[in-house]
Amino acid sequence: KAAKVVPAGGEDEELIPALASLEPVYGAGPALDEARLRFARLADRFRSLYAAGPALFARSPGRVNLIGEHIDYEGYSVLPMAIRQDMIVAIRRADGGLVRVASVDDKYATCAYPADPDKEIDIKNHKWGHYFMCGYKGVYEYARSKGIDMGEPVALDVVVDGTVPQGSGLSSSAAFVCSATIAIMGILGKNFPKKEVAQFTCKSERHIGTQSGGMDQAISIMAKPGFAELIDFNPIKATDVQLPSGGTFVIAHCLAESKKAETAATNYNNRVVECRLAAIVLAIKLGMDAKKAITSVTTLSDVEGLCVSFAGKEGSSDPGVAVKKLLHEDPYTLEEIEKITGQSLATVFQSSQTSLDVLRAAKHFKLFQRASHVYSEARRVYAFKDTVLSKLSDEGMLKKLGDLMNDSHHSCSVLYECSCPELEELVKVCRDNGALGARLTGAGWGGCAVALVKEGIVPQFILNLKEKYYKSRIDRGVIKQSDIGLYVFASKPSSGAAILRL
Ligand code: NG1
Ligand code: MG
Repeated sequence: KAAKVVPAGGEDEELIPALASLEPVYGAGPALDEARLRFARLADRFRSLYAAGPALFARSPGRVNLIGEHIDYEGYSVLPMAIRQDMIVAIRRADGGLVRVASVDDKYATCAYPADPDKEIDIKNHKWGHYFMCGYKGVYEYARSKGIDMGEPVALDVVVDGTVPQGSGLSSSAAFVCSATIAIMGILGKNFPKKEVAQFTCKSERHIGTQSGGMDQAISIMAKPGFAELIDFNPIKATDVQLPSGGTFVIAHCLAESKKAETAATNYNNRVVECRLAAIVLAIKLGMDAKKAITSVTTLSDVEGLCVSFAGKEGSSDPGVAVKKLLHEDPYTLEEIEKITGQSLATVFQSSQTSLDVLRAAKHFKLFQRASHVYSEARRVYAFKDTVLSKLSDEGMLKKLGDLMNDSHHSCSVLYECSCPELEELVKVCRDNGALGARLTGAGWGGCAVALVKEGIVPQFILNLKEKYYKSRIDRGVIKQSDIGLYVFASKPSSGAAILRL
Protein backbone atom coordinates (compact mmCIF):
# COMPACT_ATOMS: atom_id res chain seq x y z
CA LYS A 1 0.00 0.00 0.00
CA ALA A 2 1.42 3.34 -1.01
CA ALA A 3 2.06 5.55 2.02
CA LYS A 4 -0.09 8.65 2.04
CA VAL A 5 1.72 11.96 1.93
CA VAL A 6 -0.03 14.16 4.44
CA PRO A 7 1.04 17.66 5.33
CA ALA A 8 2.79 17.21 8.66
CA GLY A 9 1.18 19.03 11.48
CA GLY A 10 -1.99 20.19 13.14
CA GLU A 11 -3.71 18.69 16.15
CA ASP A 12 -6.01 16.27 14.34
CA GLU A 13 -4.04 14.34 11.75
CA GLU A 14 -2.60 11.03 12.79
CA LEU A 15 1.10 10.49 13.43
CA ILE A 16 0.97 7.20 11.54
CA PRO A 17 0.53 6.56 8.52
CA ALA A 18 4.05 7.66 8.10
CA LEU A 19 5.27 10.26 5.67
CA ALA A 20 6.88 8.73 2.64
CA SER A 21 9.30 11.54 1.98
CA LEU A 22 11.13 14.43 3.53
CA GLU A 23 9.52 17.09 1.39
CA PRO A 24 6.39 17.80 3.44
CA VAL A 25 8.62 18.42 6.44
CA TYR A 26 11.68 20.13 5.04
CA GLY A 27 10.28 21.83 1.94
CA ALA A 28 12.15 22.01 -1.35
CA GLY A 29 15.48 23.40 -2.53
CA PRO A 30 18.69 23.53 -0.52
CA ALA A 31 16.90 22.76 2.78
CA LEU A 32 15.67 19.48 1.30
CA ASP A 33 19.14 18.57 -0.05
CA GLU A 34 20.60 19.27 3.35
CA ALA A 35 17.94 17.14 5.05
CA ARG A 36 18.60 14.25 2.63
CA LEU A 37 22.30 14.36 3.45
CA ARG A 38 21.55 14.41 7.14
CA PHE A 39 19.28 11.37 6.96
CA ALA A 40 21.80 9.52 4.79
CA ARG A 41 24.54 10.20 7.33
CA LEU A 42 22.26 9.03 10.14
CA ALA A 43 21.46 5.80 8.28
CA ASP A 44 25.18 5.19 7.58
CA ARG A 45 26.05 5.65 11.19
CA PHE A 46 23.24 3.31 12.14
CA ARG A 47 24.49 0.58 9.79
CA SER A 48 28.06 0.92 10.99
CA LEU A 49 27.00 0.57 14.62
CA TYR A 50 24.35 -2.12 14.40
CA ALA A 51 25.23 -3.94 11.15
CA ALA A 52 21.70 -3.41 9.78
CA GLY A 53 19.60 -0.51 8.61
CA PRO A 54 16.94 1.29 10.66
CA ALA A 55 13.28 0.25 10.35
CA LEU A 56 12.09 3.85 10.34
CA PHE A 57 12.92 7.43 11.18
CA ALA A 58 11.14 9.95 13.36
CA ARG A 59 11.59 13.68 13.79
CA SER A 60 10.33 16.25 16.22
CA PRO A 61 11.19 19.96 16.20
CA GLY A 62 12.40 22.43 18.80
CA ARG A 63 10.36 25.55 19.39
CA VAL A 64 10.62 29.20 20.16
CA ASN A 65 8.11 30.57 22.61
CA LEU A 66 6.88 33.94 21.35
CA ILE A 67 5.09 34.88 24.55
CA GLY A 68 3.80 33.21 27.73
CA GLU A 69 6.85 32.29 29.81
CA HIS A 70 6.72 30.16 32.94
CA ILE A 71 2.95 29.95 32.93
CA ASP A 72 2.26 26.59 31.23
CA TYR A 73 2.79 24.74 34.50
CA GLU A 74 0.36 27.16 36.12
CA GLY A 75 -2.33 26.08 33.66
CA TYR A 76 -2.19 29.14 31.39
CA SER A 77 -2.10 29.26 27.60
CA VAL A 78 1.15 29.96 25.77
CA LEU A 79 2.07 30.94 22.22
CA PRO A 80 5.05 29.10 20.72
CA MET A 81 5.99 28.14 17.18
CA ALA A 82 8.04 25.17 15.97
CA ILE A 83 11.44 25.90 14.41
CA ARG A 84 13.16 23.92 11.66
CA GLN A 85 15.87 22.66 14.00
CA ASP A 86 14.88 19.22 15.21
CA MET A 87 15.87 15.84 16.54
CA ILE A 88 15.86 12.96 14.09
CA VAL A 89 15.88 9.37 15.28
CA ALA A 90 16.74 6.17 13.42
CA ILE A 91 15.45 3.06 15.14
CA ARG A 92 14.91 -0.69 14.88
CA ARG A 93 13.76 -3.50 17.12
CA ALA A 94 16.84 -5.25 18.61
CA ASP A 95 17.68 -8.65 20.03
CA GLY A 96 18.81 -8.89 23.60
CA GLY A 97 17.57 -6.90 26.53
CA LEU A 98 18.96 -3.43 25.90
CA VAL A 99 17.91 -0.06 24.61
CA ARG A 100 21.06 1.34 23.00
CA VAL A 101 21.09 5.04 22.23
CA ALA A 102 23.91 6.43 20.08
CA SER A 103 24.50 9.77 18.38
CA VAL A 104 25.97 10.76 15.03
CA ASP A 105 28.07 13.16 17.09
CA ASP A 106 31.07 11.47 18.74
CA LYS A 107 30.85 13.98 21.55
CA TYR A 108 28.00 11.84 22.93
CA ALA A 109 29.07 8.43 24.16
CA THR A 110 26.57 5.66 23.46
CA CYS A 111 24.22 5.01 26.39
CA ALA A 112 22.75 1.57 27.11
CA TYR A 113 19.77 0.88 29.36
CA PRO A 114 17.91 -2.29 30.31
CA ALA A 115 14.76 -2.59 28.17
CA ASP A 116 12.62 -2.09 31.24
CA PRO A 117 10.05 0.70 31.40
CA ASP A 118 9.73 0.32 35.18
CA LYS A 119 13.35 1.16 35.86
CA GLU A 120 13.67 4.66 37.31
CA ILE A 121 15.87 7.19 35.53
CA ASP A 122 19.04 7.91 37.48
CA ILE A 123 18.62 11.68 37.70
CA LYS A 124 21.48 12.17 40.15
CA ASN A 125 23.76 10.85 37.41
CA HIS A 126 22.67 12.87 34.39
CA LYS A 127 23.37 11.38 30.94
CA TRP A 128 22.20 12.70 27.58
CA GLY A 129 20.50 9.39 26.68
CA HIS A 130 18.16 9.72 29.68
CA TYR A 131 15.79 11.76 27.52
CA PHE A 132 15.25 8.80 25.22
CA MET A 133 14.31 6.68 28.23
CA CYS A 134 11.81 9.34 29.31
CA GLY A 135 10.09 8.66 25.99
CA TYR A 136 10.41 4.90 26.46
CA LYS A 137 8.89 4.89 29.95
CA GLY A 138 6.17 7.29 28.86
CA VAL A 139 4.92 5.12 25.99
CA TYR A 140 4.51 2.11 28.28
CA GLU A 141 2.94 4.13 31.09
CA TYR A 142 0.41 5.64 28.72
CA ALA A 143 -0.46 2.26 27.19
CA ARG A 144 -0.92 0.75 30.63
CA SER A 145 -3.14 3.59 31.78
CA LYS A 146 -5.37 2.79 28.80
CA GLY A 147 -5.28 -0.97 29.36
CA ILE A 148 -3.47 -1.53 26.04
CA ASP A 149 -1.50 -4.77 25.92
CA MET A 150 2.09 -4.04 24.97
CA GLY A 151 3.62 -7.49 25.35
CA GLU A 152 7.25 -7.88 26.46
CA PRO A 153 9.10 -4.56 26.65
CA VAL A 154 10.95 -4.05 23.40
CA ALA A 155 14.75 -3.88 23.02
CA LEU A 156 15.88 -1.13 20.64
CA ASP A 157 18.82 0.09 18.60
CA VAL A 158 18.78 3.84 18.16
CA VAL A 159 20.89 6.60 16.63
CA VAL A 160 19.94 10.25 16.90
CA ASP A 161 21.02 13.50 15.29
CA GLY A 162 19.91 16.78 16.83
CA THR A 163 20.19 20.31 15.47
CA VAL A 164 18.42 22.11 18.31
CA PRO A 165 21.18 23.71 20.37
CA GLN A 166 21.17 22.40 23.93
CA GLY A 167 20.43 24.54 26.95
CA SER A 168 19.26 27.25 24.61
CA GLY A 169 15.62 27.60 25.62
CA LEU A 170 14.61 26.12 22.25
CA SER A 171 13.55 22.86 23.80
CA SER A 172 16.07 20.36 22.57
CA SER A 173 14.85 18.19 25.43
CA ALA A 174 11.23 18.01 24.25
CA ALA A 175 12.38 17.47 20.66
CA PHE A 176 14.32 14.47 21.97
CA VAL A 177 11.55 13.07 24.19
CA CYS A 178 8.90 13.52 21.47
CA SER A 179 10.96 12.07 18.61
CA ALA A 180 11.85 9.11 20.84
CA THR A 181 8.19 8.62 21.71
CA ILE A 182 6.87 8.53 18.18
CA ALA A 183 9.82 6.44 16.96
CA ILE A 184 8.91 3.83 19.60
CA MET A 185 5.23 4.11 18.66
CA GLY A 186 6.23 3.51 15.05
CA ILE A 187 8.22 0.38 15.98
CA LEU A 188 5.36 -0.96 18.08
CA GLY A 189 2.76 -0.03 15.48
CA LYS A 190 0.80 1.98 18.04
CA ASN A 191 -1.05 4.91 16.61
CA PHE A 192 -1.98 6.83 19.74
CA PRO A 193 -4.03 9.99 19.10
CA LYS A 194 -1.95 13.10 18.64
CA LYS A 195 -3.49 15.13 21.46
CA GLU A 196 -2.88 12.27 23.86
CA VAL A 197 0.74 12.02 22.75
CA ALA A 198 1.09 15.79 23.25
CA GLN A 199 -0.27 15.31 26.75
CA PHE A 200 1.57 12.23 27.95
CA THR A 201 4.99 13.29 26.61
CA CYS A 202 4.85 16.16 29.10
CA LYS A 203 4.57 13.64 31.92
CA SER A 204 7.28 11.52 30.29
CA GLU A 205 9.78 14.37 30.40
CA ARG A 206 9.17 14.87 34.12
CA HIS A 207 11.07 11.61 34.68
CA ILE A 208 14.19 13.75 34.17
CA GLY A 209 13.34 15.62 37.38
CA THR A 210 11.95 18.95 36.15
CA GLN A 211 8.34 19.71 37.04
CA SER A 212 7.75 21.11 33.58
CA GLY A 213 4.56 22.29 31.97
CA GLY A 214 3.36 20.91 28.64
CA MET A 215 4.17 23.67 26.17
CA ASP A 216 7.24 22.19 24.52
CA GLN A 217 5.85 18.74 23.87
CA ALA A 218 2.50 20.14 22.72
CA ILE A 219 4.03 22.36 20.06
CA SER A 220 6.60 19.79 18.99
CA ILE A 221 3.82 17.25 18.37
CA MET A 222 1.06 19.54 17.07
CA ALA A 223 2.84 22.29 15.12
CA LYS A 224 1.64 23.15 11.65
CA PRO A 225 3.88 24.82 9.05
CA GLY A 226 3.19 28.51 8.64
CA PHE A 227 1.48 28.98 12.00
CA ALA A 228 2.33 29.73 15.58
CA GLU A 229 -0.04 27.93 17.96
CA LEU A 230 -1.99 29.13 20.94
CA ILE A 231 -1.71 26.13 23.26
CA ASP A 232 -4.36 25.71 25.95
CA PHE A 233 -4.07 23.14 28.71
CA ASN A 234 -6.66 21.07 30.60
CA PRO A 235 -7.72 19.95 28.07
CA ILE A 236 -4.86 20.41 25.67
CA LYS A 237 -5.74 22.26 22.47
CA ALA A 238 -3.83 23.98 19.67
CA THR A 239 -5.28 26.96 17.79
CA ASP A 240 -3.50 28.18 14.67
CA VAL A 241 -2.25 31.75 14.87
CA GLN A 242 -1.21 33.30 11.59
CA LEU A 243 1.52 35.83 12.26
CA PRO A 244 1.37 39.20 10.49
CA SER A 245 3.30 39.43 7.28
CA GLY A 246 6.04 42.02 7.37
CA GLY A 247 7.51 40.74 10.63
CA THR A 248 10.12 38.04 11.25
CA PHE A 249 11.26 36.41 14.45
CA VAL A 250 15.01 36.33 14.89
CA ILE A 251 16.44 33.94 17.45
CA ALA A 252 19.77 34.75 19.07
CA HIS A 253 21.70 32.76 21.67
CA CYS A 254 23.32 34.72 24.50
CA LEU A 255 25.94 31.93 24.72
CA ALA A 256 25.36 31.26 28.40
CA GLU A 257 24.00 27.73 28.66
CA SER A 258 20.89 27.15 30.71
CA LYS A 259 21.52 23.92 32.62
CA LYS A 260 17.99 23.31 33.74
CA ALA A 261 18.17 19.58 34.47
CA GLU A 262 21.32 19.95 36.53
CA THR A 263 20.32 23.02 38.51
CA ALA A 264 16.61 22.37 38.72
CA ALA A 265 16.38 22.62 42.50
CA THR A 266 17.65 26.17 42.52
CA ASN A 267 15.92 27.46 39.38
CA TYR A 268 13.01 25.89 37.57
CA ASN A 269 11.50 23.66 40.26
CA ASN A 270 11.97 26.48 42.74
CA ARG A 271 9.62 28.66 40.72
CA VAL A 272 7.06 25.87 40.42
CA VAL A 273 7.06 25.50 44.21
CA GLU A 274 6.88 29.26 44.77
CA CYS A 275 3.85 29.49 42.49
CA ARG A 276 2.11 26.68 44.35
CA LEU A 277 2.80 28.39 47.67
CA ALA A 278 1.57 31.72 46.31
CA ALA A 279 -1.63 30.03 45.12
CA ILE A 280 -2.24 28.37 48.51
CA VAL A 281 -1.55 31.55 50.49
CA LEU A 282 -3.80 33.58 48.16
CA ALA A 283 -6.60 31.04 48.52
CA ILE A 284 -6.40 31.22 52.32
CA LYS A 285 -6.28 35.03 52.31
CA LEU A 286 -9.34 34.94 50.08
CA GLY A 287 -11.23 32.98 52.69
CA MET A 288 -10.64 29.36 51.77
CA ASP A 289 -10.16 26.92 54.62
CA ALA A 290 -6.42 26.18 54.96
CA LYS A 291 -6.84 22.41 54.82
CA LYS A 292 -8.95 22.68 51.71
CA ALA A 293 -6.44 25.05 50.10
CA ILE A 294 -3.60 22.61 50.67
CA THR A 295 -5.45 19.68 49.18
CA SER A 296 -7.26 21.39 46.31
CA VAL A 297 -5.03 24.25 45.10
CA THR A 298 -2.03 23.42 42.96
CA THR A 299 -1.67 26.31 40.52
CA LEU A 300 -2.34 30.03 40.34
CA SER A 301 -5.00 29.38 37.71
CA ASP A 302 -6.88 27.37 40.37
CA VAL A 303 -7.41 30.55 42.39
CA GLU A 304 -7.91 32.98 39.53
CA GLY A 305 -11.71 32.91 39.98
CA LEU A 306 -11.39 33.90 43.65
CA CYS A 307 -8.88 36.63 42.78
CA VAL A 308 -11.13 38.04 40.08
CA SER A 309 -14.14 38.19 42.45
CA PHE A 310 -11.96 40.01 44.96
CA ALA A 311 -10.77 42.43 42.28
CA GLY A 312 -14.42 42.97 41.30
CA LYS A 313 -15.08 44.53 44.69
CA GLU A 314 -12.26 46.96 43.90
CA GLY A 315 -13.82 47.75 40.55
CA SER A 316 -11.31 45.74 38.53
CA SER A 317 -11.21 42.39 36.73
CA ASP A 318 -7.47 41.89 37.11
CA PRO A 319 -6.44 38.98 39.38
CA GLY A 320 -3.21 40.88 39.99
CA VAL A 321 -5.17 43.28 42.19
CA ALA A 322 -5.66 40.50 44.75
CA VAL A 323 -1.92 39.82 44.67
CA LYS A 324 -1.16 43.49 45.34
CA LYS A 325 -3.57 43.72 48.25
CA LEU A 326 -3.14 40.33 49.86
CA LEU A 327 0.53 39.40 49.44
CA HIS A 328 3.52 41.43 50.58
CA GLU A 329 6.54 42.29 48.49
CA ASP A 330 9.10 41.19 51.05
CA PRO A 331 10.06 37.57 50.50
CA TYR A 332 8.22 35.11 52.75
CA THR A 333 10.10 32.85 55.10
CA LEU A 334 9.19 29.20 55.44
CA GLU A 335 8.03 29.85 59.02
CA GLU A 336 5.68 32.63 57.94
CA ILE A 337 4.07 30.44 55.28
CA GLU A 338 3.69 27.58 57.74
CA LYS A 339 1.94 29.94 60.13
CA ILE A 340 -0.56 30.79 57.39
CA THR A 341 -1.12 27.21 56.25
CA GLY A 342 -1.06 25.74 59.75
CA GLN A 343 0.92 22.81 58.41
CA SER A 344 4.56 22.00 57.86
CA LEU A 345 5.56 22.46 54.23
CA ALA A 346 7.47 19.20 54.32
CA THR A 347 4.08 17.53 54.85
CA VAL A 348 2.39 19.57 52.14
CA PHE A 349 5.01 18.48 49.59
CA GLN A 350 5.71 15.02 50.99
CA SER A 351 4.84 13.19 47.79
CA SER A 352 7.36 15.13 45.67
CA GLN A 353 11.05 14.62 46.33
CA THR A 354 12.01 17.37 43.86
CA SER A 355 9.83 19.84 45.77
CA LEU A 356 11.36 18.77 49.08
CA ASP A 357 14.78 19.44 47.53
CA VAL A 358 13.57 22.95 46.67
CA LEU A 359 12.32 23.60 50.21
CA ARG A 360 15.66 22.55 51.61
CA ALA A 361 17.64 24.76 49.21
CA ALA A 362 15.49 27.92 49.26
CA LYS A 363 16.29 30.79 51.61
CA HIS A 364 12.95 32.47 51.09
CA PHE A 365 9.95 32.61 48.77
CA LYS A 366 8.99 35.56 46.57
CA LEU A 367 5.28 34.91 46.38
CA PHE A 368 4.21 38.44 45.41
CA GLN A 369 6.66 38.70 42.52
CA ARG A 370 6.04 35.23 41.07
CA ALA A 371 2.26 35.54 41.20
CA SER A 372 2.37 39.04 39.71
CA HIS A 373 4.40 37.71 36.80
CA VAL A 374 2.15 34.73 36.13
CA TYR A 375 -1.14 36.65 36.14
CA SER A 376 0.21 39.48 34.00
CA GLU A 377 1.98 37.16 31.55
CA ALA A 378 -1.18 35.09 31.11
CA ARG A 379 -3.01 38.25 30.05
CA ARG A 380 -0.25 39.26 27.66
CA VAL A 381 -0.65 35.98 25.79
CA TYR A 382 -4.30 36.78 25.06
CA ALA A 383 -3.44 40.38 24.24
CA PHE A 384 -0.88 39.06 21.73
CA LYS A 385 -3.41 36.73 20.10
CA ASP A 386 -6.10 39.45 20.04
CA THR A 387 -3.65 41.86 18.44
CA VAL A 388 -2.89 39.37 15.68
CA LEU A 389 -6.63 38.97 15.03
CA SER A 390 -7.34 42.70 15.23
CA LYS A 391 -7.92 45.07 12.34
CA LEU A 392 -4.80 47.09 13.07
CA SER A 393 -2.50 47.95 10.17
CA ASP A 394 0.54 45.68 9.81
CA GLU A 395 2.70 48.49 11.14
CA GLY A 396 0.48 49.11 14.17
CA MET A 397 0.14 45.41 14.84
CA LEU A 398 3.88 44.73 14.78
CA LYS A 399 4.51 47.66 17.10
CA LYS A 400 1.95 46.38 19.60
CA LEU A 401 3.29 42.80 19.48
CA GLY A 402 6.78 44.17 20.07
CA ASP A 403 5.58 46.14 23.10
CA LEU A 404 3.98 43.02 24.56
CA MET A 405 7.22 41.09 24.09
CA ASN A 406 9.17 43.85 25.82
CA ASP A 407 6.72 43.85 28.74
CA SER A 408 7.01 40.09 28.97
CA HIS A 409 10.78 40.31 29.16
CA HIS A 410 10.64 42.95 31.85
CA SER A 411 8.35 40.78 33.94
CA CYS A 412 10.56 37.69 33.45
CA SER A 413 13.62 39.67 34.37
CA VAL A 414 12.39 41.71 37.33
CA LEU A 415 9.54 39.67 38.83
CA TYR A 416 10.41 36.11 37.87
CA GLU A 417 14.19 36.61 37.91
CA CYS A 418 14.87 34.09 35.19
CA SER A 419 17.15 36.26 33.07
CA CYS A 420 20.94 36.61 33.32
CA PRO A 421 23.46 39.38 32.50
CA GLU A 422 24.18 37.97 29.01
CA LEU A 423 20.47 37.85 28.11
CA GLU A 424 20.00 41.40 29.38
CA GLU A 425 22.83 42.63 27.20
CA LEU A 426 21.58 40.72 24.15
CA VAL A 427 17.99 41.94 24.50
CA LYS A 428 19.28 45.49 24.72
CA VAL A 429 21.45 45.06 21.63
CA CYS A 430 18.39 43.73 19.76
CA ARG A 431 16.27 46.73 20.72
CA ASP A 432 19.06 49.22 20.00
CA ASN A 433 19.34 47.75 16.50
CA GLY A 434 15.77 48.06 15.39
CA ALA A 435 13.89 45.14 16.99
CA LEU A 436 10.26 46.09 17.64
CA GLY A 437 10.44 43.88 20.72
CA ALA A 438 12.83 41.37 22.24
CA ARG A 439 12.64 38.95 25.13
CA LEU A 440 14.25 35.88 26.60
CA THR A 441 12.56 32.68 25.45
CA GLY A 442 12.19 29.32 27.19
CA ALA A 443 13.08 28.81 30.82
CA GLY A 444 15.77 31.51 30.81
CA TRP A 445 18.89 31.75 33.04
CA GLY A 446 20.77 31.60 29.75
CA GLY A 447 19.88 30.42 26.27
CA CYS A 448 18.11 32.42 23.59
CA ALA A 449 16.33 35.68 23.06
CA VAL A 450 13.67 36.13 20.39
CA ALA A 451 13.31 39.45 18.60
CA LEU A 452 10.51 40.71 16.36
CA VAL A 453 12.09 42.47 13.40
CA LYS A 454 10.65 44.08 10.28
CA GLU A 455 11.19 41.70 7.39
CA GLY A 456 13.10 44.26 5.31
CA ILE A 457 15.84 44.86 7.87
CA VAL A 458 16.48 41.24 8.92
CA PRO A 459 19.84 40.74 7.13
CA GLN A 460 21.17 44.07 8.44
CA PHE A 461 19.80 43.32 11.91
CA ILE A 462 21.63 39.99 12.01
CA LEU A 463 24.84 41.65 10.79
CA ASN A 464 24.52 44.21 13.57
CA LEU A 465 24.07 41.49 16.21
CA LYS A 466 27.19 39.77 14.90
CA GLU A 467 29.14 42.99 15.17
CA LYS A 468 27.77 44.22 18.52
CA TYR A 469 27.22 40.99 20.43
CA TYR A 470 29.11 38.08 18.90
CA LYS A 471 32.33 39.60 17.57
CA SER A 472 33.95 40.15 20.96
CA ARG A 473 32.94 36.64 21.96
CA ILE A 474 34.46 35.15 18.83
CA ASP A 475 37.64 37.11 19.59
CA ARG A 476 37.64 35.65 23.10
CA GLY A 477 37.17 32.14 21.69
CA VAL A 478 33.71 31.57 23.21
CA ILE A 479 32.43 30.42 19.80
CA LYS A 480 33.95 29.86 16.39
CA GLN A 481 33.29 32.33 13.59
CA SER A 482 32.20 29.46 11.36
CA ASP A 483 29.48 28.42 13.85
CA ILE A 484 27.76 31.78 14.05
CA GLY A 485 24.80 30.58 11.98
CA LEU A 486 23.94 28.13 14.76
CA TYR A 487 23.57 30.95 17.25
CA VAL A 488 21.68 33.63 15.38
CA PHE A 489 19.07 33.00 12.68
CA ALA A 490 15.66 34.05 11.42
CA SER A 491 12.95 31.45 11.83
CA LYS A 492 9.67 30.63 10.13
CA PRO A 493 7.01 28.46 11.80
CA SER A 494 7.90 24.88 10.91
CA SER A 495 6.02 21.57 10.99
CA GLY A 496 5.50 19.17 13.87
CA ALA A 497 6.52 15.63 14.70
CA ALA A 498 6.40 12.95 12.02
CA ILE A 499 7.40 9.37 11.32
CA LEU A 500 9.34 8.99 8.11
CA ARG A 501 10.02 6.02 5.88
CA LEU A 502 12.44 7.08 3.19
P1 NG1 B 1 12.83 25.03 28.13
O1 NG1 B 1 13.79 25.42 29.16
O2 NG1 B 1 12.93 25.88 26.92
O3 NG1 B 1 12.91 23.57 27.82
C1 NG1 B 1 10.92 25.16 30.02
C2 NG1 B 1 9.77 24.17 30.18
C3 NG1 B 1 8.45 24.68 29.59
C4 NG1 B 1 8.14 26.07 30.09
C5 NG1 B 1 9.38 26.98 29.90
C6 NG1 B 1 9.18 28.35 30.46
C7 NG1 B 1 10.65 21.89 30.10
C8 NG1 B 1 10.72 20.66 29.31
N1 NG1 B 1 10.07 22.92 29.52
O4 NG1 B 1 11.31 25.25 28.69
O5 NG1 B 1 7.41 23.78 29.91
O6 NG1 B 1 7.73 26.07 31.42
O7 NG1 B 1 10.53 26.42 30.50
O8 NG1 B 1 8.11 28.99 29.87
O9 NG1 B 1 11.09 21.93 31.23
MG1 MG C 1 13.84 21.73 27.70
